Amino acid sequence: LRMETELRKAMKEQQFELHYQPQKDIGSERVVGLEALLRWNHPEKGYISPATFIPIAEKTSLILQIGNWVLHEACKQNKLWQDQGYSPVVVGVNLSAKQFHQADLVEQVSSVLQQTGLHACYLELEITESMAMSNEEDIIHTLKGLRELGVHVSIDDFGTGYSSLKYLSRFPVNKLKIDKAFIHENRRQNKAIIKSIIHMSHSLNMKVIAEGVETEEQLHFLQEEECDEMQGFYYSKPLPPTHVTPIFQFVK
Ligand code: G
Ligand code: G
Ligand code: MN
Ligand code: NA
Repeated sequence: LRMETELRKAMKEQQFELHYQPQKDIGSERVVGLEALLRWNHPEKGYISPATFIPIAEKTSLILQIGNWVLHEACKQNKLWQDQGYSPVVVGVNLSAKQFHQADLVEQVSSVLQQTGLHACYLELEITESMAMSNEEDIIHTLKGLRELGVHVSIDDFGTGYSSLKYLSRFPVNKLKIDKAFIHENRRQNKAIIKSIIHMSHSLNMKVIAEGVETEEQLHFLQEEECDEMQGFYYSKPLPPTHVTPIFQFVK
Protein backbone atom coordinates (compact mmCIF):
# COMPACT_ATOMS: atom_id res chain seq x y z
CA LEU A 1 0.00 0.00 0.00
CA ARG A 2 2.89 2.31 0.77
CA MET A 3 4.36 1.74 -2.66
CA GLU A 4 0.95 2.37 -4.22
CA THR A 5 0.72 5.77 -2.54
CA GLU A 6 4.24 6.56 -3.68
CA LEU A 7 3.38 5.56 -7.24
CA ARG A 8 0.39 7.90 -7.29
CA LYS A 9 2.61 10.67 -6.04
CA ALA A 10 5.21 9.81 -8.68
CA MET A 11 2.58 10.18 -11.42
CA LYS A 12 1.45 13.52 -10.08
CA GLU A 13 4.97 14.83 -9.60
CA GLN A 14 6.22 13.57 -12.97
CA GLN A 15 8.93 11.29 -11.63
CA PHE A 16 8.61 8.82 -14.50
CA GLU A 17 10.92 8.86 -17.51
CA LEU A 18 11.28 6.81 -20.62
CA HIS A 19 14.61 5.47 -21.77
CA TYR A 20 15.03 4.05 -25.25
CA GLN A 21 16.98 1.00 -26.38
CA PRO A 22 17.96 0.95 -30.08
CA GLN A 23 17.02 -1.99 -32.27
CA LYS A 24 19.23 -2.62 -35.26
CA ASP A 25 18.47 -4.25 -38.58
CA ILE A 26 21.14 -6.94 -38.82
CA GLY A 27 21.46 -6.75 -42.63
CA SER A 28 21.63 -2.99 -43.15
CA GLU A 29 23.07 -2.23 -39.70
CA ARG A 30 20.66 0.70 -39.40
CA VAL A 31 18.68 1.59 -36.30
CA VAL A 32 15.09 0.76 -37.20
CA GLY A 33 13.43 0.85 -33.81
CA LEU A 34 13.63 2.03 -30.21
CA GLU A 35 12.04 0.18 -27.31
CA ALA A 36 10.67 2.56 -24.69
CA LEU A 37 11.52 1.37 -21.18
CA LEU A 38 9.99 2.98 -18.14
CA ARG A 39 12.18 4.38 -15.37
CA TRP A 40 11.11 5.80 -12.02
CA ASN A 41 13.48 8.55 -11.02
CA HIS A 42 12.73 8.66 -7.30
CA PRO A 43 13.83 11.90 -5.56
CA GLU A 44 15.56 9.99 -2.73
CA LYS A 45 16.10 6.45 -3.95
CA GLY A 46 17.26 7.25 -7.49
CA TYR A 47 16.26 5.05 -10.43
CA ILE A 48 13.86 2.24 -9.61
CA SER A 49 13.41 -0.62 -12.09
CA PRO A 50 9.96 -1.30 -13.57
CA ALA A 51 10.50 -4.94 -12.58
CA THR A 52 9.97 -3.72 -8.99
CA PHE A 53 7.01 -1.40 -9.36
CA ILE A 54 5.06 -2.60 -12.45
CA PRO A 55 3.83 -5.75 -10.67
CA ILE A 56 2.49 -3.57 -7.83
CA ALA A 57 0.88 -1.07 -10.19
CA GLU A 58 -0.65 -4.01 -12.05
CA LYS A 59 -2.64 -4.99 -8.97
CA THR A 60 -4.53 -1.70 -9.17
CA SER A 61 -5.93 0.52 -11.89
CA LEU A 62 -2.79 2.63 -11.52
CA ILE A 63 -1.19 0.56 -14.27
CA LEU A 64 -3.73 1.98 -16.71
CA GLN A 65 -2.74 5.54 -15.86
CA ILE A 66 0.96 4.75 -16.02
CA GLY A 67 0.55 2.74 -19.21
CA ASN A 68 -1.36 5.52 -20.88
CA TRP A 69 1.32 8.01 -19.91
CA VAL A 70 4.01 5.72 -21.39
CA LEU A 71 2.08 5.32 -24.65
CA HIS A 72 1.47 9.04 -24.99
CA GLU A 73 5.04 10.01 -24.08
CA ALA A 74 6.65 7.48 -26.45
CA CYS A 75 4.46 8.57 -29.39
CA LYS A 76 5.03 12.25 -28.64
CA GLN A 77 8.82 11.76 -28.45
CA ASN A 78 8.96 9.73 -31.65
CA LYS A 79 6.95 12.37 -33.51
CA LEU A 80 9.24 15.08 -32.15
CA TRP A 81 12.32 13.26 -33.48
CA GLN A 82 10.68 12.93 -36.88
CA ASP A 83 9.83 16.64 -36.88
CA GLN A 84 13.45 17.41 -36.02
CA GLY A 85 14.55 15.52 -39.13
CA TYR A 86 15.84 12.27 -37.69
CA SER A 87 15.24 9.30 -39.92
CA PRO A 88 11.96 7.67 -38.89
CA VAL A 89 12.05 4.67 -36.57
CA VAL A 90 9.42 2.55 -34.89
CA VAL A 91 8.92 3.09 -31.16
CA GLY A 92 8.15 -0.06 -29.14
CA VAL A 93 5.82 0.21 -26.14
CA ASN A 94 5.33 -2.59 -23.59
CA LEU A 95 1.71 -3.20 -22.65
CA SER A 96 0.66 -4.72 -19.36
CA ALA A 97 -2.00 -7.43 -19.35
CA LYS A 98 -4.60 -5.11 -17.82
CA GLN A 99 -3.96 -2.49 -20.44
CA PHE A 100 -4.19 -4.97 -23.28
CA HIS A 101 -7.45 -6.44 -22.03
CA GLN A 102 -9.31 -3.12 -21.90
CA ALA A 103 -12.34 -3.25 -24.17
CA ASP A 104 -11.53 0.15 -25.65
CA LEU A 105 -7.78 -0.35 -26.16
CA VAL A 106 -7.98 0.21 -29.92
CA GLU A 107 -9.85 3.51 -29.43
CA GLN A 108 -7.31 4.61 -26.81
CA VAL A 109 -4.38 3.89 -29.10
CA SER A 110 -6.09 5.62 -31.98
CA SER A 111 -6.73 8.69 -29.84
CA VAL A 112 -3.11 8.88 -28.66
CA LEU A 113 -1.93 8.70 -32.28
CA GLN A 114 -4.31 11.48 -33.19
CA GLN A 115 -3.25 13.65 -30.24
CA THR A 116 0.47 13.24 -30.92
CA GLY A 117 0.32 13.20 -34.72
CA LEU A 118 2.46 10.03 -34.95
CA HIS A 119 1.63 7.82 -37.91
CA ALA A 120 0.42 4.37 -36.78
CA CYS A 121 3.18 2.55 -38.68
CA TYR A 122 5.79 4.05 -36.31
CA LEU A 123 4.25 2.45 -33.23
CA GLU A 124 4.78 -1.15 -32.16
CA LEU A 125 2.95 -2.58 -29.16
CA GLU A 126 4.66 -5.40 -27.26
CA ILE A 127 2.53 -8.04 -25.62
CA THR A 128 3.73 -11.21 -23.95
CA GLU A 129 2.92 -14.75 -25.00
CA SER A 130 0.72 -15.32 -21.96
CA MET A 131 -1.38 -12.26 -22.81
CA ALA A 132 -1.85 -13.43 -26.37
CA MET A 133 -2.75 -17.00 -25.58
CA SER A 134 -5.69 -16.47 -23.24
CA ASN A 135 -9.32 -15.69 -24.04
CA GLU A 136 -8.74 -16.19 -27.71
CA GLU A 137 -11.60 -14.54 -29.58
CA ASP A 138 -11.38 -11.21 -27.72
CA ILE A 139 -7.65 -11.15 -28.29
CA ILE A 140 -7.97 -11.72 -32.01
CA HIS A 141 -10.60 -8.99 -32.16
CA THR A 142 -8.25 -6.51 -30.45
CA LEU A 143 -5.29 -7.53 -32.60
CA LYS A 144 -7.34 -7.11 -35.76
CA GLY A 145 -8.44 -3.67 -34.58
CA LEU A 146 -4.83 -2.66 -34.01
CA ARG A 147 -3.84 -4.00 -37.41
CA GLU A 148 -6.62 -1.97 -39.05
CA LEU A 149 -5.21 1.12 -37.37
CA GLY A 150 -1.84 0.27 -38.91
CA VAL A 151 -0.10 -0.29 -35.58
CA HIS A 152 2.44 -3.13 -35.34
CA VAL A 153 2.27 -5.78 -32.64
CA SER A 154 5.12 -7.96 -31.39
CA ILE A 155 5.24 -10.85 -28.96
CA ASP A 156 7.77 -10.11 -26.23
CA ASP A 157 9.84 -12.66 -24.30
CA PHE A 158 8.97 -15.23 -26.94
CA GLY A 159 9.82 -18.83 -26.12
CA THR A 160 9.15 -18.61 -22.39
CA GLY A 161 5.39 -19.16 -22.65
CA TYR A 162 3.20 -21.81 -24.17
CA SER A 163 2.12 -20.58 -27.57
CA SER A 164 1.22 -23.32 -29.95
CA LEU A 165 1.75 -23.06 -33.67
CA LYS A 166 -1.98 -23.31 -34.15
CA TYR A 167 -2.64 -20.13 -32.15
CA LEU A 168 0.34 -18.30 -33.49
CA SER A 169 -0.69 -18.79 -37.09
CA ARG A 170 -4.11 -17.26 -36.31
CA PHE A 171 -2.76 -14.20 -34.52
CA PRO A 172 -2.26 -11.13 -36.65
CA VAL A 173 1.11 -10.14 -35.16
CA ASN A 174 4.11 -8.70 -36.97
CA LYS A 175 7.11 -9.80 -34.98
CA LEU A 176 8.49 -12.25 -32.44
CA LYS A 177 11.03 -11.06 -29.89
CA ILE A 178 13.22 -13.99 -28.85
CA ASP A 179 13.64 -13.91 -25.08
CA LYS A 180 17.11 -12.96 -23.92
CA ALA A 181 17.49 -16.14 -21.88
CA PHE A 182 18.00 -18.14 -25.12
CA ILE A 183 20.68 -15.73 -26.32
CA HIS A 184 22.56 -15.61 -23.02
CA GLU A 185 23.15 -19.24 -22.20
CA ASN A 186 25.49 -20.74 -24.73
CA ARG A 187 23.92 -24.18 -24.93
CA ARG A 188 23.31 -26.36 -27.94
CA GLN A 189 19.57 -26.62 -27.19
CA ASN A 190 19.28 -22.84 -27.10
CA LYS A 191 20.85 -22.51 -30.53
CA ALA A 192 18.38 -25.06 -31.87
CA ILE A 193 15.50 -23.14 -30.29
CA ILE A 194 16.69 -19.82 -31.72
CA LYS A 195 17.00 -21.34 -35.19
CA SER A 196 13.52 -22.79 -35.07
CA ILE A 197 11.96 -19.53 -33.83
CA ILE A 198 13.62 -17.68 -36.73
CA HIS A 199 12.37 -20.24 -39.26
CA MET A 200 8.91 -20.29 -37.74
CA SER A 201 8.62 -16.47 -37.81
CA HIS A 202 9.61 -16.32 -41.42
CA SER A 203 7.25 -19.06 -42.48
CA LEU A 204 4.41 -17.22 -40.72
CA ASN A 205 5.45 -13.98 -42.48
CA MET A 206 6.62 -12.40 -39.25
CA LYS A 207 9.84 -10.60 -38.49
CA VAL A 208 12.07 -11.74 -35.68
CA ILE A 209 14.32 -9.84 -33.29
CA ALA A 210 16.80 -11.23 -30.78
CA GLU A 211 16.92 -9.51 -27.40
CA GLY A 212 19.79 -9.36 -24.93
CA VAL A 213 22.59 -9.59 -27.50
CA GLU A 214 25.78 -8.94 -25.55
CA THR A 215 28.65 -10.35 -27.63
CA GLU A 216 29.99 -10.35 -31.16
CA GLU A 217 29.78 -14.14 -31.19
CA GLN A 218 26.05 -14.00 -30.46
CA LEU A 219 25.56 -11.45 -33.23
CA HIS A 220 27.48 -13.61 -35.75
CA PHE A 221 25.32 -16.60 -34.95
CA LEU A 222 22.16 -14.50 -35.49
CA GLN A 223 23.57 -13.14 -38.76
CA GLU A 224 24.22 -16.65 -40.03
CA GLU A 225 20.73 -17.76 -39.09
CA GLU A 226 19.21 -14.73 -40.84
CA CYS A 227 17.59 -13.17 -37.81
CA ASP A 228 16.15 -9.79 -38.92
CA GLU A 229 16.98 -7.50 -36.01
CA MET A 230 18.94 -7.33 -32.78
CA GLN A 231 18.71 -5.45 -29.50
CA GLY A 232 21.10 -5.61 -26.57
CA PHE A 233 24.01 -4.22 -24.61
CA TYR A 234 26.45 -5.24 -27.40
CA TYR A 235 25.09 -2.36 -29.42
CA SER A 236 23.51 -0.13 -26.77
CA LYS A 237 21.83 -0.18 -23.41
CA PRO A 238 18.58 1.78 -22.91
CA LEU A 239 19.41 5.51 -23.04
CA PRO A 240 17.66 8.74 -22.03
CA PRO A 241 16.24 10.68 -25.03
CA THR A 242 19.14 13.14 -25.25
CA HIS A 243 21.68 10.31 -25.39
CA VAL A 244 19.87 8.24 -27.98
CA THR A 245 19.68 10.98 -30.63
CA PRO A 246 23.35 10.84 -31.75
CA ILE A 247 22.61 7.29 -32.90
CA PHE A 248 20.15 8.46 -35.58
CA GLN A 249 21.04 9.83 -38.92
CA PHE A 250 19.59 13.11 -40.10
CA VAL A 251 17.75 12.79 -43.36
CA LYS A 252 17.05 16.48 -43.94
O1 G B 1 14.24 -2.12 -18.75
P1 G B 1 14.19 -3.17 -17.68
O2 G B 1 15.03 -4.38 -17.82
O3 G B 1 14.45 -2.59 -16.36
O4 G B 1 12.65 -3.66 -17.65
C1 G B 1 12.22 -4.60 -16.71
C2 G B 1 10.87 -5.11 -17.10
O5 G B 1 9.89 -4.06 -17.07
C3 G B 1 10.79 -5.71 -18.49
O6 G B 1 10.08 -6.93 -18.43
C4 G B 1 10.02 -4.71 -19.29
O7 G B 1 9.26 -5.33 -20.30
C5 G B 1 9.12 -4.07 -18.24
N1 G B 1 8.77 -2.71 -18.66
C6 G B 1 9.60 -1.70 -18.96
N2 G B 1 8.92 -0.61 -19.30
C7 G B 1 7.60 -0.93 -19.24
C8 G B 1 6.39 -0.23 -19.51
O8 G B 1 6.37 0.93 -19.91
N3 G B 1 5.23 -0.91 -19.31
C9 G B 1 5.20 -2.19 -18.89
N4 G B 1 4.01 -2.77 -18.73
N5 G B 1 6.31 -2.89 -18.64
C10 G B 1 7.50 -2.27 -18.82
O1 G C 1 10.79 -7.82 -20.96
P1 G C 1 11.41 -6.88 -21.91
O2 G C 1 12.03 -7.56 -23.07
O3 G C 1 10.53 -5.75 -22.33
O4 G C 1 12.59 -6.20 -21.11
C1 G C 1 13.69 -5.67 -21.69
C2 G C 1 14.71 -5.64 -20.58
O5 G C 1 15.93 -6.25 -20.99
C3 G C 1 15.04 -4.24 -20.17
O6 G C 1 14.98 -4.15 -18.82
C4 G C 1 16.48 -4.03 -20.62
O7 G C 1 17.17 -3.20 -19.73
C5 G C 1 17.02 -5.45 -20.58
N1 G C 1 18.10 -5.66 -21.54
C6 G C 1 18.23 -5.10 -22.75
N2 G C 1 19.34 -5.52 -23.39
C7 G C 1 19.96 -6.40 -22.54
C8 G C 1 21.16 -7.16 -22.62
O8 G C 1 21.89 -7.16 -23.60
N3 G C 1 21.44 -7.95 -21.55
C9 G C 1 20.65 -7.99 -20.45
N4 G C 1 21.01 -8.77 -19.45
N5 G C 1 19.51 -7.28 -20.33
C10 G C 1 19.15 -6.49 -21.37
MN1 MN D 1 9.85 -5.55 -24.21
NA1 NA E 1 11.73 -9.39 -23.74
